[in-house]
Amino acid sequence: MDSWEAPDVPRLPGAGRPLRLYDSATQQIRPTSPGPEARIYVCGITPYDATHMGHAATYIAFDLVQRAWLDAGHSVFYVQNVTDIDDPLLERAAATGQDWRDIAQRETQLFRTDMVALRALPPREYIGAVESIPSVVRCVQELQRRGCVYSIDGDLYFDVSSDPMFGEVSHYDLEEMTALFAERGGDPLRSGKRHGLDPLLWRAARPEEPAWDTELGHGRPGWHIECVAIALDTLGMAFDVQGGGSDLLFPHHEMGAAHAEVMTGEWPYARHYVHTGMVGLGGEKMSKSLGNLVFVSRLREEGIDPMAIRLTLVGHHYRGGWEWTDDGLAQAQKRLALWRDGAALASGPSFDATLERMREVLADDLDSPRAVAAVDRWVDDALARGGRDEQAPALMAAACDALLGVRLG
Ligand code: 5CA
Ligand code: ZN
Repeated sequence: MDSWEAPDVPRLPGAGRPLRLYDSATQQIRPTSPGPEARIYVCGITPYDATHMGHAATYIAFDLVQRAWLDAGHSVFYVQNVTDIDDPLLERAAATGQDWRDIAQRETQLFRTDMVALRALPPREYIGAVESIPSVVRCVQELQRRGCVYSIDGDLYFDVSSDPMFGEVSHYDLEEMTALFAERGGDPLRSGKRHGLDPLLWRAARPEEPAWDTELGHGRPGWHIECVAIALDTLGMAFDVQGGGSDLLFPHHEMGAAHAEVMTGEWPYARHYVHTGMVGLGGEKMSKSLGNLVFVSRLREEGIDPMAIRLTLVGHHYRGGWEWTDDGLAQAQKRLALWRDGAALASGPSFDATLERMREVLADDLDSPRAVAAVDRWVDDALARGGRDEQAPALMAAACDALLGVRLG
């Protein structure tokens, strides 16, 4: 699939620090240790509706990860999928009388324009589930060779007991896993399963459902194997970060690790599993199924500056869940105006220490609220007292652009 247009990222003097991130698997903040090229896979959208603030917050968090790596001198190999065939798309198609392919194409294109507006770095590989079917088939065949696949009426299941490390990513107990599995697309109660948690690798064709003819039969891919096939084709094992919202911790990322590790006989699938907190609205998780949504595209249509949206997002720590409010957006709009005033000054106090502070706090598990606070302090000082450093306002603008993705010019 086509990715989207890349924003430019100014180079800053000096270099950023090694990035440390909270890893769900080891349940601690650990240094990332990428090679010259950092490798990151971020789970993409299921394109049956427009991008809401929860999605945006998640993608912007992983954008900050990449900006920290770039600033520390790495190049980045970024991969993202699009789940362009799955139950929610078919349900939306049935409910609205549209073709599921048209919905997927339209919403994916809207997502691209939202990401461009928010200055999110584009993935180098942007890959749809449909186009990765041949690769999914090869993965399932490899799992079959290793004896960990069984069939119920043509539906192919992965035997979780074939993975001795199962549970390593989420650390949930059986009861929690079963509840989450049922809530998030799984079928723990289906009769004939060896283990209730065994996930679907391949779904045999049902009447009226799209299906593809493959060596696995007539059907369509399961969800977790889709991401594994795409990640292993592009990044290979032991890539640096597997990213997504906390609702993907289980089953999606647990199953992904299990599939990949059993399939390759190697460990680990990812070196860090990084999860963002859920953004809510009116006391509930913002979700397409609940319908309590604020869309990026809607705000853009209303004339809201995308940089104010981005500043609202980076004003919250990526791991703490938070509520989207009009007031939060209004505060970010005020802050953006002040930052622009600061950037437009002919001179100001030196920005060097503030830049180092931004790098320090961002390297510390991506503490963007503290980076924002550091910029606030410089701006307050510059506007109240001025300064003689003629480079400082431009350096401040470049730092906000490169590290936070907030362009002031
Ligand atoms: N296509 C799959 C991943 S392979 C999927 O989960 N798609 S999604 O459209 O439902 O979600 C896209 C991303 O947004 C996921 O990382 C998900 O965890 C994240 N997300 C969804 N709702 C929220 C929310 N309210 N707050 C923060 N992140 C969210
Ligand atoms: Zn995924």
